[in-house]
Amino acid sequence: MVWILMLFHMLIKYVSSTCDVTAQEIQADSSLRFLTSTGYNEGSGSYINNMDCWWRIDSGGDDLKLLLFLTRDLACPGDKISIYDGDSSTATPLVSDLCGTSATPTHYSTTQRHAYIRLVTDASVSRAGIKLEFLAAKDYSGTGCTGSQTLIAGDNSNLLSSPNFPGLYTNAKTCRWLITSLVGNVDLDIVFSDIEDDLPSRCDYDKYTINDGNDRCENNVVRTVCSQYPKVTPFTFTSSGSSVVVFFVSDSSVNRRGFLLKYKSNATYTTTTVTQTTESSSSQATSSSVEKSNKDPNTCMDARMVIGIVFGSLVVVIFSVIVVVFMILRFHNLQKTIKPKD
Ligand SMILES: [Ca+2]
Ligand SMILES: [Ca+2]
Repeated sequence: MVWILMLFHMLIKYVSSTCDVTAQEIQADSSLRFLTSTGYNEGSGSYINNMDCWWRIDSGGDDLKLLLFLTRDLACPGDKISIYDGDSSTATPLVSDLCGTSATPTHYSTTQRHAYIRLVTDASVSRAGIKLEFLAAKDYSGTGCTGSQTLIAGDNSNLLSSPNFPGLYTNAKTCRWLITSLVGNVDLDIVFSDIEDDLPSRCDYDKYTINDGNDRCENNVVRTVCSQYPKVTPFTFTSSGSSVVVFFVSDSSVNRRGFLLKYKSNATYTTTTVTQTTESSSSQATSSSVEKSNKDPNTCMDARMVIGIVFGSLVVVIFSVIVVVFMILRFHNLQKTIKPKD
């Protein structure tokens, strides 16, 4: 009888085994972090059978929500994941008993500081598992969309986001932020971007630019981002002077999550060569079939252009003076020629 009870106990323990992960209570912050199911191996591994696994993510503050991106490869119908908008499985689910495979990450946002995730697998057939990326988020856009806003970069990192982050930004937004360091350069990192894109390198739906300097000019753009998550590669930039301009524009339809940037003062001045690059989609947009345009009319004159204009104007003036003098002399000579002799 004892052996039967022990066998039964072992069987129950085996069937309800929890997942073999290092941490189930997870603290989120403004960096994009991730967790995976055991054996995920960047999507090429496989999970174990009979797993009952949970994670609880805390944003770290009541004013912070969680932005989640789920990539999944789960065998249906026995293996499934649920995500709850709260700190336990009694909270409202953001998604319930989801299985199958997602080619691209699916995003979810909580309405409060916690997310509770539960992954259950059955006794047979395993696939790669799940990868869940997450960050703590709120709207750090300030007044940059109602008028140009100046932000002072300090020794510690501050955050700047698109309006309504981590929710969707709205149509027809034009936002501009000037980030200034009082003691040196500005260090700026792209943490996260999810912008409506279009054909590669065109960026004429929604976009944001990072400009090296006090103004937003065509010749000081160091980065233009118009790509959908997760196509943005990490980007870190140090301004050549004391300021950076971030400019965001959205068109009249299709909105996404926007962006989150991190900035701080770099007390040591450095010299940076400005090179213009574009981060854009590698595929055509499927969400917008209407040809749209959001031209950026802002251009700035650089020193060479100013010198060219001044020099050109000077040449025109000198040439005009020579022509006028020549005409006067000609007229004077003509008068002398036709003057009747006394
Ligand atoms: Ca299974
Ligand atoms: Ca749009």
